[in-house]
Amino acid sequence: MKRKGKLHLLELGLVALLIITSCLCHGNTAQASPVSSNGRLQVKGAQIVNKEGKPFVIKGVSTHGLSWYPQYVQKSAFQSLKKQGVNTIRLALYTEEYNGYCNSGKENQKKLEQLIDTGVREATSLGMYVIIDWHILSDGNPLTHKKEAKNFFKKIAKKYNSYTNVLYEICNEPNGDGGSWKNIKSYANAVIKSIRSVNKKAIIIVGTPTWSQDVDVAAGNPLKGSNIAYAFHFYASTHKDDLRNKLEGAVKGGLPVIVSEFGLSEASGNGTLDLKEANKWNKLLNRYKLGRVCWSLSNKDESSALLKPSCQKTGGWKQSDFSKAGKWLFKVY
Ligand code: IDC
Repeated sequence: MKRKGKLHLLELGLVALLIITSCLCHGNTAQASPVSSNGRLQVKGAQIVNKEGKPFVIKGVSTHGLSWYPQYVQKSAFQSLKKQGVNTIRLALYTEEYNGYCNSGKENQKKLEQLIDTGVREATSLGMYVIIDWHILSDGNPLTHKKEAKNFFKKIAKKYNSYTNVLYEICNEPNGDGGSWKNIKSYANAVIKSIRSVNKKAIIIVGTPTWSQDVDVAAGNPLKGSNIAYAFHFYASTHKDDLRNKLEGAVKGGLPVIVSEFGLSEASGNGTLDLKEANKWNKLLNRYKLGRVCWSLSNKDESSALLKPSCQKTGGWKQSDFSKAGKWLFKVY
């Protein structure tokens, strides 16, 4: 009797082991995703970390303007990007340019909000992170649309309060005299207050002066509060060593930075690509485990676009569908 009992226990143990291994394997293949493995991202010192406090590197792709290229905001596009190593989608909601959120009327606002909702839901179903980007550009002073921004962010922060994968970028690229750090701070304090009144934890990315290049200025006088990161943007064909030094100085000084937009082209979004400079940038970003998001997911006939102008597909892309920029990006991701 005794021997039989022992055998029984051994058998039970084996079955349990089999079940556990099968669950684990399944988890690692069919179900593991960036979000299921890393959970809610947080800011810890100068680093973006996962739920366990380990560094997490955002590898993102930004849409072009949502009003220009809505066709890429859907599952098959995001799924194809995920297969290329992309873990984050940035949804670029222009405030003023071409059917922008702030100057195109209520109907269009609704349409844009629906598009954002589709983007957030599809990214979530794939276990990807998603950045909702309030894309100021020609309106260089973020205070210009402060009221709209406060309402917008309060509304969506409430809507996505239970989502652990949504990040808020509150002013893409302040620029010009109105885009001073003083104005950005005043804007950011108001918008952050709106977001935090409904959502305590999501990471909020704040743009910096001179098209989100002056992270040194932000580092000298940062905002108060937790889970706040600062935007740094570069275009490899225009921006070189002096900007790399600026970024490195700020990060070394302890500023949490996310490269929430970059391109390999000139700052115009077009012109020659500089892959040599892009490789230098990539090395620097890797050295400090900095998050980065590439501009842009479109087939526009401009060199920063990640798809060839001839590519009409909105997902399921092959290597031959990617532009020179796209090929470089997905190789390094
Ligand atoms: C550019 C697009 C271009 C579009 C233009 C609108 O590539 O097709 O016509 O915006 O003004 C940025 C901005 C981003 C720019 C991009 C390239 O955040 O909106 O996109 N860029 O110029 N900052 C630096 C470069």
